[in-house]
Amino acid sequence: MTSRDKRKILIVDDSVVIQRLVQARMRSDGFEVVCLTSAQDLVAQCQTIVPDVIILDIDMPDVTGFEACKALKDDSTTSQIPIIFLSVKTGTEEKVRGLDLGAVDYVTKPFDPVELRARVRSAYRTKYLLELLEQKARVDGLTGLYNRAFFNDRIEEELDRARRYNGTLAIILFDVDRFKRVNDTYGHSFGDVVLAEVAETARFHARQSDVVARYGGEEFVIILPEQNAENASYLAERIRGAIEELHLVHNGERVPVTASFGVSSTAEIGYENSKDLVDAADKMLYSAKDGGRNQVRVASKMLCPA
Ligand code: GH3
Ligand code: MG
Ligand code: MG
Repeated sequence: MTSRDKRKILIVDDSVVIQRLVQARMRSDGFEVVCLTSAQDLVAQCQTIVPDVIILDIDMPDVTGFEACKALKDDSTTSQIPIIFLSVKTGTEEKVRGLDLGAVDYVTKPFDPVELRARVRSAYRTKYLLELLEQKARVDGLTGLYNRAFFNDRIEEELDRARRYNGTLAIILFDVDRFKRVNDTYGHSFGDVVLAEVAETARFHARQSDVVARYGGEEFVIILPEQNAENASYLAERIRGAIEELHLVHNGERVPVTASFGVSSTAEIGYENSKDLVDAADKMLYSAKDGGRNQVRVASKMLCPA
């Protein structure tokens, strides 16, 4: 979680003149500014620097801004950092490409310093509010589902309850198939739309008492209190079919999307700890991937000896 007094901007631009110019303007706004002249190993650099906002040039000798943006968005440790492209390229095509790669904004050089400052503040504010919302409401900002932290708490509570009353509890773990390809082909912002639609599909088919959460990236988890693996597999199958039938369209072309599912329940795995339950579902999910994707696999006693 970013605290308000540690706001940090990273400028990646091979021109030292531009770096100085941006630096001077941003410092007066209370930002700490770090500069890099190349986008080489930018993901690793960002893991160390931990910037709140990145201002990224496009034309650079080693690695282009587009390539760097894509790498940042593909890594879960850096994917949430807002990126603003700052470029001499003024064409619509470049702007669209930049935004489709997941950047929040695009500013052309020569830039108006007042405007750039306003755009950086806006990107920072959005990031800050999303983080606050995620922490406070335990809601995932993109999909509106519960987030991972909420899932972690609820699975323990539900497991406790099942243990006490000698009841059952099942979970479904599912992961969008070949999702990297969707991002690569249609752009990151379309990928976001796909994730939101997939999330909505799961929420629509689940019961009110089920807990549907984003487990991370393109992976989701559902807790089904008082359900066995068989019931859970029916729900998983319904969601799988509904995702397959989603009508997602990009530039008039239908984009097929599928997901793979793993199911486990306390009847097979026991009540010992939630990790065993998640691991068992994860194993089944990977077996569904190995088996050709777009399918549901259920943990059985034979596969998971006590
Ligand atoms: P598999 O069928 O084996 O699951 O392949 P995959 O391509 O779905 O799996 P991989 O783990 O290689 O890629 C997952 C991709 O999901 C990489 C990452 O950029 C993307 N991703 C994660 N979170 C988000 C997000 O919030 N938005 C978008 N658009 N993409 C995301
Ligand atoms: Mg996937
Ligand atoms: Mg995945």
